[in-house]
Amino acid sequence: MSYTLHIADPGYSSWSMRAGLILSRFDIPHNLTVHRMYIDPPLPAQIGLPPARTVPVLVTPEGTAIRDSLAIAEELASRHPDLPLWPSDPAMRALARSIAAEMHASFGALRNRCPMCLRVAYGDVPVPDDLAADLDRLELVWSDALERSGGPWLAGEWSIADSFFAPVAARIAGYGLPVGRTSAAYATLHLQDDTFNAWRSMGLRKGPDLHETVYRQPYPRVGWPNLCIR
Ligand SMILES: N[C@@H](CCC(=O)N[C@@H](CS)C(=O)NCC(=O)O)C(=O)O
Repeated sequence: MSYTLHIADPGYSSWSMRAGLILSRFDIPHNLTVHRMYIDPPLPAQIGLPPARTVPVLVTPEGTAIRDSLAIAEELASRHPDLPLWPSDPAMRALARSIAAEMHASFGALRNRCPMCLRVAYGDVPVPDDLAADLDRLELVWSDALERSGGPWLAGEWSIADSFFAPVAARIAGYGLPVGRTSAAYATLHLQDDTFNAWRSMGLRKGPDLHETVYRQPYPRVGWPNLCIR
């Protein structure tokens, strides 16, 4: 018996990516059910697990459906105490939880202005004040975490916290966002990571080119990744 993770369009669904990376990274047996956004029947009907209406949804081996990426991460951590989904060190665990929660609840400008797209990269992307503020905040939060943990990942070894920031690394690389040296180095770690790249490969293959339709951007396309150190 294994888990089933419901996701959508892996090249674009950043919340799906978080849960998918956690399961893959820790070799937790699971099947993926891939849905599509922006078609009929709508996502909730495709998922078929009311009242779930967004992805990811994780169905446990006993049949419980867990909604929301943070709830999925926490439940997996509780169910697999033998695996370091959160760091075992209490200080590092508290740090990892803090930054994952901040990512879950904040960075609205980055999310809204730069929807994740693993298929193409853009150049000459404008950086209005709200987006610049999010990038500054990332530099601060990542620098602080890496200084406390000693790296290479935010809380030492790769943890749930890094799964939450993997889509951010993809946004930085996909939109050529001007970031500080620490952010660029941390984003590069994701871009060179096998689990990240396995997910990106799936994202390149599965589903339609949403960047030609709903996620179309008015910026020139450039080679992936477009990392830009300010
Ligand atoms: N807080 C939720 C957000 C999930 C979410 O918004 N997922 C998007 C896909 S990336 C979705 O299902 N969008 C479809 C919709 O909102 O109808 C989580 O962490 O899982």
